[in-house]
Amino acid sequence: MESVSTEYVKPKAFLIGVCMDNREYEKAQRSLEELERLADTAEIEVVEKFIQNRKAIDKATYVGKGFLEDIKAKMEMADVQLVIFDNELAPTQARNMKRDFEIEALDRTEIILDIFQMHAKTKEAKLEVKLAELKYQLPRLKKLWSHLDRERGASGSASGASRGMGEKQIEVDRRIVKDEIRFITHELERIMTQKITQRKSRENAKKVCIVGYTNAGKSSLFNKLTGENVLVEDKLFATLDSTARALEIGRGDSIVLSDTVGFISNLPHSLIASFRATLRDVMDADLLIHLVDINDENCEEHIKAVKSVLKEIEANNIPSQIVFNKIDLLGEYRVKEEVFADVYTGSLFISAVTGENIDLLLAKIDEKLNQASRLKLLFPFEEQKLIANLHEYATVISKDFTDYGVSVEAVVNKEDLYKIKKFIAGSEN
Ligand SMILES: Nc1nc2c(ncn2[C@@H]2O[C@H](COP(=O)(O)OP(=O)(O)OP(=O)(O)O)[C@@H](O)[C@H]2O)c(=O)[nH]1
Ligand SMILES: [Mg+2]
Repeated sequence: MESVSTEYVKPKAFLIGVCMDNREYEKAQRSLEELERLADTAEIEVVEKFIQNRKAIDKATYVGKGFLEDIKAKMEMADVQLVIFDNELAPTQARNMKRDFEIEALDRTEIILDIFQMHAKTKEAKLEVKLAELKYQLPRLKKLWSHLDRERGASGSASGASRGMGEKQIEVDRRIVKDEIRFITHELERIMTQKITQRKSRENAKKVCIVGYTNAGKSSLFNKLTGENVLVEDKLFATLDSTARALEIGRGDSIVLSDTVGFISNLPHSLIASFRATLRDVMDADLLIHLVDINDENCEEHIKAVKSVLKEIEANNIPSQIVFNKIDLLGEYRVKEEVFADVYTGSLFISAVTGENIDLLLAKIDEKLNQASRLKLLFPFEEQKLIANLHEYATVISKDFTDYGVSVEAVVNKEDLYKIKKFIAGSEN
């Protein structure tokens, strides 16, 4: 008897990047590597990557006809079912490739949307993904991954309407799509109003939000600071929903810390716009912790990409603190820390896994929120009582007994400064 394997076979794909300026070749290469990680997260096997040099984009088929014929032959040889473009394709371009070359073409945005759909858990996130998908025009989303259809069907999510369509090409009535967009937008507004009401009850607490490129370690840091157990994965876009928890810092002040969706380069505008409810925590924050994976060789580009998304959601004027993470992996490259400390003045270097320098981060949060000052203090030995009481109004970072007295580094609230003023030996701000 023939046995039917239930094991999921990953679709195979070629990745294609286009380079229009030779000076940008390396950038195109790095972007394609990131696309490979995205494809991997979307459970697609990448067989080969191609970069095509072109002077201009072909309106009809994005890349040239000769190139596509060549790709089609290679696809047949390697048993590859689809190609994924690193750039956003116009719907007609994907259609023409299918019609004229029998090439199934997806683009970066579709892969991101697919990952989002796999990872969205709360009603809010699911609605947001659905909204983004509709805006991107549902008809051009190809349901190639039957296992995803199964998973989605089983989870019974709010976006069930799009499920189980398999590979059927659907003629979508634009009016229906528009109605659905209107309905979801309304639903999201309702959720947002609810959230605002909930938020009012904790209005006094300052809000701190961890932002950063996807996979920077935001959820790991959130867990470390709150003792929570938010999903941490070495995958892109593990987190799609924002989670907030109260946390005590400094001298018993309560803050609300939130973990949120990661950013990535070339995020389509429609996607950012659809995630307004989730990004609300970012927009409402008193302080942003901008977390960066220091080991990623593209981390400086990531910083720029994050800043550009922050600008897009008008959160670029919120005070922020750059924090480099994963220093435990630096090994002998710890010199990178010194280099970055010079370039990004005032930045911190931590490990969310080992907990190294987390105390400095907490003190920094306290300092930034309370307009406090980080000071170097030198107390004569006879001021034991003052030193012992210091904890009541300052966060002590270090304490050393020297030949000249007790040297203390502490973050002190502006209004308490007068108590220790005469012992100030130096300040960082
Ligand atoms: N060695 C080391 N690994 C870390 C550290 N922080 C996070 N990681 C790892 O980095 C990966 C991503 O961590 P997450 O916390 O899920 O990252 P994230 O920023 O929340 O990612 P998204 O939600 O996908 O945007 C996981 O494999 C973590 O274990 C760190 O300080 N040191
Ligand atoms: Mg996360």
